[in-house]
Amino acid sequence: MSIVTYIGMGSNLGDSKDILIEAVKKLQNLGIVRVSKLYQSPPMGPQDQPNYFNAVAELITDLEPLALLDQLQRFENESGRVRLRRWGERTLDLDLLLYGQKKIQNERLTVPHVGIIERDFVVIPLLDLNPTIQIDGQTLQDLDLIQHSTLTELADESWINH
Ligand code: PH2
Ligand code: MG
Ligand code: MG
Repeated sequence: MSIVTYIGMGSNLGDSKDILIEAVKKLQNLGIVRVSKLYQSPPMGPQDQPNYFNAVAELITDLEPLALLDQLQRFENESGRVRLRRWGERTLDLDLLLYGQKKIQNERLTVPHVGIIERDFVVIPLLDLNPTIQIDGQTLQDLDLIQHSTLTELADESWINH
């Protein structure tokens, strides 16, 4: 059965835009994909690291959650994933944010993703894809952090075609 999932994408090492475009092409092998606008975002966590490129992909897929997670981790590794420290710089980060309405808690996976509604670099691209989206009954449109966003819009939804 097809499930609507949302994948958070981030990169702040290497050719981040190209790395994210490659990641979207791989996601397209797993189902039907739409992407948010492309943003630049100051780092959350250690401040002595480059700004991030961030976006969110909507993926409609038949994969079960852990099978999807396996694929996301494979794509991270194939991008030559470098991850130097917690909250630190990385070539590619693919986070399973939402899997339909499902709540998942196990040693490999927490869905909805931890901190999802506190991070402007997740909330704002999610709203690009789905303006009426709710998480745990909370309408994202109403969140304060949208008014105080630190994101810079780099490109509209056609960024994957360049
Ligand atoms: N990801 C992190 C740590 N800090 N900061 C921004 N702006 N964007 C990210 O995607 C991000 C981060 C670890 O996954
Ligand atoms: Mg992350
Ligand atoms: Mg991650």
